[in-house]
Amino acid sequence: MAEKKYSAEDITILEGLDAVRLRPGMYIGSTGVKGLHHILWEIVDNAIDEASNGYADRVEVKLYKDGSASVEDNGRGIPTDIHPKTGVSGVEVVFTQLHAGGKFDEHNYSFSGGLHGVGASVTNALSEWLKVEVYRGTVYTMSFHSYYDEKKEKYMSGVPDEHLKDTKEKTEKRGTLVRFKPDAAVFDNVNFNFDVVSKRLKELAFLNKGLEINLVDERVPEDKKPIVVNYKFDGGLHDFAMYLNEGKTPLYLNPIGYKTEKEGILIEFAIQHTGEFTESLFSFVNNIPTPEGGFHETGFRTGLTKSLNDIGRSLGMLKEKDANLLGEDFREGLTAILSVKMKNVQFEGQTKTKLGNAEARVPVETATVEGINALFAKPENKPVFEEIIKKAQNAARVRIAARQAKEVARAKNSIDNLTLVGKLAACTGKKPELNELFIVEGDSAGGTAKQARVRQTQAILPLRGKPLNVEKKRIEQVLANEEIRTIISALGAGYGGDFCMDDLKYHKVIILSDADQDGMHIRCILLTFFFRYMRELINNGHVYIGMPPLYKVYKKDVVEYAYDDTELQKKIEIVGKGYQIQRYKGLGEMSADQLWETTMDPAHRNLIRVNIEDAAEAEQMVTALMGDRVEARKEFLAQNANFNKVDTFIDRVNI
Ligand code: TTJ
Repeated sequence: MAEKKYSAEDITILEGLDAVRLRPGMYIGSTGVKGLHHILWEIVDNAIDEASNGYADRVEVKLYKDGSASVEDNGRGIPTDIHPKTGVSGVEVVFTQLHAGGKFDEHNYSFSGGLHGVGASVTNALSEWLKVEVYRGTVYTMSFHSYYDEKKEKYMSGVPDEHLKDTKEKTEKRGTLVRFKPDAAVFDNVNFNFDVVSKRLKELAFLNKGLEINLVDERVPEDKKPIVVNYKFDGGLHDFAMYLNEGKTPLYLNPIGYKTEKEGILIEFAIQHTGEFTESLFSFVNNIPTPEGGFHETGFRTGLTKSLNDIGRSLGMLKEKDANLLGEDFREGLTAILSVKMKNVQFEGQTKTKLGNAEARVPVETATVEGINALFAKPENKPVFEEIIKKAQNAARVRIAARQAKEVARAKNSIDNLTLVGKLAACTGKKPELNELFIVEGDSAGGTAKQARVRQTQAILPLRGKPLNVEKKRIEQVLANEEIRTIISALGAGYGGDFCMDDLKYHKVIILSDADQDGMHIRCILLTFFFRYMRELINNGHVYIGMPPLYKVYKKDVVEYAYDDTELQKKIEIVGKGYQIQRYKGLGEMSADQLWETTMDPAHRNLIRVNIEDAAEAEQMVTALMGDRVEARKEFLAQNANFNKVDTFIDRVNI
């Protein structure tokens, strides 16, 4: 087809079927294999419609050697009487007027109109010939054909050979038979594909419970019998789900399903979960597959998620404190068929297979919730729902774990890129085994420590405020904390499962906090963090607690420091008469010289090496102290006034 612009104006100028032949793509999408089958579906749809309205229970499709195809139903037959507005028979209208499909029967549900709603006349327009027989006591016949008119120099499309004729031949049959031969002048290929046809007919049989659909392929060698397949599913969508789940392991023996009408929309679904992990939702609108989804699918998914969460709670499987499971959790391993029938459908999307009618969403959601609840109300289905919830909970666990792993990977990246300028005062030396990282409580003490340090081997990382309590948080929250990220970054060895001792930049990690309750808390939090996310660091003896003195005892040029009350007495004796005592309330009270001398100078300082030998026991201790039990923690802190006695809160500490 030449790429010519086609306007609304052109449509009005071109009359009836000639327009179809001139621009087949406009009506059937293409003149390829899809288009060829499309004109068959237009006819099949009419017969299926008659059946789904309850007037026919059998449809037969035949493929003939001459390239033609026929469709027959045992319904009421296309109206044979004269149509008042046009003055010709109903049959003639159906096959010669565009969009005539379903117009006769306003009272019934009539959702026909085929894939693009173009109707049987399009099939006629694109056929070399088309013949109709209507069985209504007697046999009515009518035929059409297309030909090139030499005089007019154009194709004449679907022209009636004569008006509908009552042959007066008596018949017991009821129904309609339409046979047509796709025009080779229109289609690239005029061979109907058996697999395509049989697959679609089978699908239609599933979608229309109890309807018998036969396919006869006569295109076989002379000596062979025609191929005959017969589809009839009394279970409808239930059988469809079973069929789709063949070869999979179902979670419960029988699919469950529901059918209702909401706001003029017929809604039907069936579901069955399997051991698979992917979701297979097959949705249909007026028997037409909608692989691109649309509003009906949205409503269905929402309804499913809502109702299944409610059921999970009413079964007590989801606790009050638990978050709702996500739709994707409930859909893991789900095979579902959703079939919706409604008027005035609007197809959208790349392949025009997405339902664009927004008004379908709420009724489908309501029907889904109602249906799932009705199914749950049946006692025999309780185990089914227990299985569904269980599977979804499992999916949620996997989902959360996977997301965490991703977050961790992402966070690690961002940590690697984190600029620590101004925070970490790194050391100049490049030998990790000699290097020390002081994590210092507070900016002011941090500043003092920066002045006091030996630049080559000592790095200072001041901690502003309290790093968060890692015990109570999930990894994402822990990593969102800047203090924690800074520590991870400074140490350079990763964390959690990725922690790598070989990358450790400092072999001594020294926590320096005040000898008061806040300081103890910070120390607790940091130790818990290391315990949780860098356990090897503790196990290998790299974590230390720096011990600032509590007292300074001095006289003229004699100075002694005491780290606890017992020591204070000794130091008083050493300094002798006329001594003075200064009690340090915090690190910030010391000068850089004093901090160096008492706490940072390797020759004089007191360090406690934190060594957790029994990890399990220690974890319990940490959990009790740092976990949810706020009361227990407060009590503990209140009772342990000597904050320098670390071994009272961490099991087995070697000094
Ligand atoms: C319409 O309302 C009055 C009773 O008949 C209704 C009707 O159109 N029925 C009907 C149409 N049954 N079968 C068809 C039909 C079947 C085939 C194979 C092809 C076409 C175009 C229509």
